[in-house]
Amino acid sequence: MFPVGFVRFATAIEFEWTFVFSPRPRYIRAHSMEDLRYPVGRLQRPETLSDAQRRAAIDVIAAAPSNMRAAVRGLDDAQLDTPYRPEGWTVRQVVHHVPDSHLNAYIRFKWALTEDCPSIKAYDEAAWAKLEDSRTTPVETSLTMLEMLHDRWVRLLRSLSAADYSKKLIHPENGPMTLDGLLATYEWHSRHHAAHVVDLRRRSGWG
Ligand code: NI
Repeated sequence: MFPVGFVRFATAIEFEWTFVFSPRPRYIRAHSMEDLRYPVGRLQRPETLSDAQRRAAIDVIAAAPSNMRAAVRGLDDAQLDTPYRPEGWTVRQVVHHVPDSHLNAYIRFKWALTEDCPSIKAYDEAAWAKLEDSRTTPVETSLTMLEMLHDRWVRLLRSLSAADYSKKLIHPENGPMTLDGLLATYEWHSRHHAAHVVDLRRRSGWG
């Protein structure tokens, strides 16, 4: 066995090595990956919203198509086909994902408004993003699609009462959700994906 003094020395060296070289870089890496993936923070989904919160959330959803259009303005094909983070979707896949997601959201609202607590269908967003149309379609198609879709969706959202927003659906993974919870989800989702593109532009110096 080693004398006690050597063990103390070895432990001290190991501690110092760990302290100096390991925790801080690991923290920085973990922190920045979280920031890259969740640039506006993770989703907080409240069960209910106040009237003012609801109006603000609808305004964000109403502005989402023009915000996404501004986020990709002037990007060329090589830039659009750049992943927004390591292992992440390309900008093009992000742009096509948003109407994929919001079409599902629009239909979920309609189901909850016209049926009694319906069970909805989840979809595999990662698999949808790998399909040919998500990888190669010009982004203009989805920007226009988002404008048209949000025009209908926002008209619907602005017409609903507080009682409507308390209506529920059953999500296969999240369980029962109110329409307030769904509204908060898509308000966050609208900001989340536009920020992926805006952040990439900033980090890449694309202007
Ligand atoms: Ni998404």
